[in-house]
Amino acid sequence: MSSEGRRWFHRSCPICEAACGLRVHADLANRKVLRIEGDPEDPRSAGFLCSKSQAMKGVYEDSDRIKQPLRRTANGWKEIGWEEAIDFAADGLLRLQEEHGTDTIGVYIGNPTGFDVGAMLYNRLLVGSLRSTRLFSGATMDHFPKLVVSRALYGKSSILPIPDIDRTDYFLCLGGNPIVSQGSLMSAPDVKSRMRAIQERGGKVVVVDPRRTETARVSDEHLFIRPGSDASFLFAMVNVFFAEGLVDPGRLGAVVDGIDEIRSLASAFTPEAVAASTGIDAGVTRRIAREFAAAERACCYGRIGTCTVEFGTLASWLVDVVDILTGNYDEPGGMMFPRPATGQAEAGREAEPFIVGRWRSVVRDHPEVDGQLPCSVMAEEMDAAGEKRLRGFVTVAGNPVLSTPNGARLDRAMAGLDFMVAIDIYLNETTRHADIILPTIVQLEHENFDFLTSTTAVRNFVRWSPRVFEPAPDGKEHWEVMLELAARLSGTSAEAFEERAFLEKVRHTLGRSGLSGENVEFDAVLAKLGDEPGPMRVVDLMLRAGPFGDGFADAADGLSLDKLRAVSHAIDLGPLEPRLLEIMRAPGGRIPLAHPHITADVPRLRARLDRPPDEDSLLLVGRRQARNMNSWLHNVEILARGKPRCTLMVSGKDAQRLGLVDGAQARVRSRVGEVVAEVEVSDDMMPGVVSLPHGFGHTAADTRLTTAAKRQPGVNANVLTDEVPLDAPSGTSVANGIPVEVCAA
Ligand SMILES: Nc1nc2c(c(=O)[nH]1)N[C@H]1C(S)=C(S)[C@@H](COP(=O)(O)OP(=O)(O)OC[C@H]3O[C@@H](n4cnc5c(=O)[nH]c(N)nc54)[C@H](O)[C@@H]3O)O[C@H]1N2
Ligand SMILES: Nc1nc2c(c(=O)[nH]1)N[C@H]1C(S)=C(S)[C@@H](COP(=O)(O)OP(=O)(O)OC[C@H]3O[C@@H](n4cnc5c(=O)[nH]c(N)nc54)[C@H](O)[C@@H]3O)O[C@H]1N2
Ligand code: SF4
Ligand SMILES: [Mo]
Repeated sequence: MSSEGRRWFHRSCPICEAACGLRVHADLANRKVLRIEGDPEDPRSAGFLCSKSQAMKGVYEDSDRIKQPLRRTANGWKEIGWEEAIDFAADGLLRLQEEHGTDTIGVYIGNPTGFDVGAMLYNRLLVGSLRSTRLFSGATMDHFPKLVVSRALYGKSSILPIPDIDRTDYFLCLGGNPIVSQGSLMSAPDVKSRMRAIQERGGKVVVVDPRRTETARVSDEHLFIRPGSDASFLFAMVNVFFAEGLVDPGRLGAVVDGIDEIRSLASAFTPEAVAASTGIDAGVTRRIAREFAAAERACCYGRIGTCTVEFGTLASWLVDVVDILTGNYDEPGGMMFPRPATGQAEAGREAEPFIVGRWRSVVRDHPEVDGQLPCSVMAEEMDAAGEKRLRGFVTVAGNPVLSTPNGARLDRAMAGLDFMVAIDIYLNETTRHADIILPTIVQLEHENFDFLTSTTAVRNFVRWSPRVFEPAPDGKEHWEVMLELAARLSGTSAEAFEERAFLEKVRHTLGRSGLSGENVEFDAVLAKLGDEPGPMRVVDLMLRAGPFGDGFADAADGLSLDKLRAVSHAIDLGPLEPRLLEIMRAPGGRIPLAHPHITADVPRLRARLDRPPDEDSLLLVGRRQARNMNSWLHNVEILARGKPRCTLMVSGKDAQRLGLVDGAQARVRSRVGEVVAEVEVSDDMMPGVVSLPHGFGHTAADTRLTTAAKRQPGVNANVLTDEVPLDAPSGTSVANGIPVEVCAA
């Protein structure tokens, strides 16, 4: 074999938000990945990578991966051609819609779509063509409260604050474990070094978590907190700010309304009043509040543990309130707003007032929020909505049977659907219910652009990644599958549909004031963008018309796709800069900090203070692990190796009380389900709290996940997740703080 067939490619890792720069050594002739390593020249990650970096190779080479559309038949799965597959999928969906209305189809969008620019840009077309109001996604099991808070306060859900971790002196991290998750709503390769740097410059890292996590271990101070009580803890900090004259919103003070209302809402939440709820001593809460307010630059940051909890919106909001009241919002070293080169985060039209409930779920009458219904209602909408039930369903890169509440019920409900389409690359716990599975080619086979991660980056950057291998002759990218299905559902051709969508996008993008596409000619722009369909010309459009763009003047300094393609690394676009006032869309240009949609939930939280937790009760939380990515990398041999890791972590105190022994099996029961898992006794757990990771439960017989089933079957933590309690203002599921009973099995 000649060495000419071997080449190095520079690519960003598409697995998690860090988007590290990697070097991929490939044998093109034999379509083999020889090596994947960190790229020392990458300005963002400087050679850093984690073990999941090997996933691109593992998934590409996985013989279980689906490469041809699969249709269910009486004799099992049958590979079919694309034309037949798209026809079959569209016909099945349209037939149900003709008979039972458009809302009889539901759609669930999963996490990996966020790491594929084609999926990000074409999602809209598919969802639009389905014309259903029953839209679900993993977001209502994730960061949805943050989206709701941003929609209410700043007029747009995507205006998300990101910690300026490289310049802060005080990092208060609640319910996140960035050393393992590698940061979320914080795209920051090698978080560990960044945290160490805070300490080296004399700053402090404080972690608030019911488990002494890997992040807590390298912090300066760790506080155990009872699951679900962060809103009370944060309110107590706010209470101290007011009581001790520490409120100083600085520049933002001029546009923030509602500070007095917050003072009065916080008055009941003294550190003493919340201590029984949170498990945190009042003196400690008071000290943390003082330290935070005194720090030159501080950021209060919350992730999964402050979102997927009963008071997720209040906690997520109070994270912002703490930052805003202490002048740490939209300022260096505090929480800031990235500026992606593709222009997703620029000034725009003032928002309509925030209302919810433009439509509602059938069974529970839950309002739509920001266009979505809670994923917690999916199963009941399938199995309990009578004539209005969901009869058809589409999943796009999602595995809700393992990722969303009451997985066992959803599993049964999906089995009862009349028709289901899955756009996915594995035959897994969810897609086994499909009538047709439409696979997409994987990252090494297509170009990519860091579209979503540039909206959460701790420094502005832009990056294009090349294709490494030619795709299989009839392999399709995510966007192609979405486009073809969307076109077929709309009774038009993919070409015509693409053209219409593209022209609309050009029209929408040009002429935005203050950006480089403001004064350019429509036809000249079209000529420059060329006629190659797909997401990359849209990226070119957005880049060239965007804040760092060349304005379609080829000789200009600004960015274009051609220029990015010529550099093999990420391009650093500098530190985050204050810009909230420029980009926010809130009506009247004022921030309604005490927005009624959010504060309406305060009485419910207050009532909770009078009901301190029972000594013997147990609450279940989740945890991420270094070699998992939600449910879908357990089939990659080198990531699945090692001891079974789906263990129930229990504190020594609880283990003794309950007669549980390390390594033995325990039965865990919640209102909705029961699992048996191996016990791991650990004094990293707060007494009264047990922890089980999600994404496992690879035990169904009719899947094709050979390695996962053999190496890391585990149990489905979401069998225990109750679909009924929700974070009221957002409809986010309660995946953390689930009441459970545990006994030896
Ligand atoms: N209990 C509990 N539950 C949780 C969480 C928790 O903390 N605790 N976390 C929640 C969070 S934050 C999230 S984001 C969700 C994730 O929830 P989901 O997005 O539903 O689940 P994933 O496990 O990410 O599933 C990814 C799916 O995409 C497929 N896939 C992977 N790559 C590709 C590709 O290139 N193309 C296509 N077409 N398909 C692909 C995989 O085969 C898999 O079926 O889980 C949530 N569930
Ligand atoms: N290796 C790996 N990395 C990942 C993923 C993965 O599956 N594996 N998933 C990715 C995805 S989709 C996401 S969204 C991110 C999530 O990123 P993170 O939120 O950083 O990750 P988690 O491990 O879920 O951290 C949640 C923490 O909240 C704590 N917790 C639970 N309940 C509470 C509570 O009530 N209060 C407080 N203060 N803490 C609580 C848990 O003990 C846990 O340590 O990670 C991403 N990165
Ligand atoms: S931290 Fe995330 S982006 Fe970086 S190598 Fe690991 S999985 Fe890939
Ligand atoms: Mo997530």
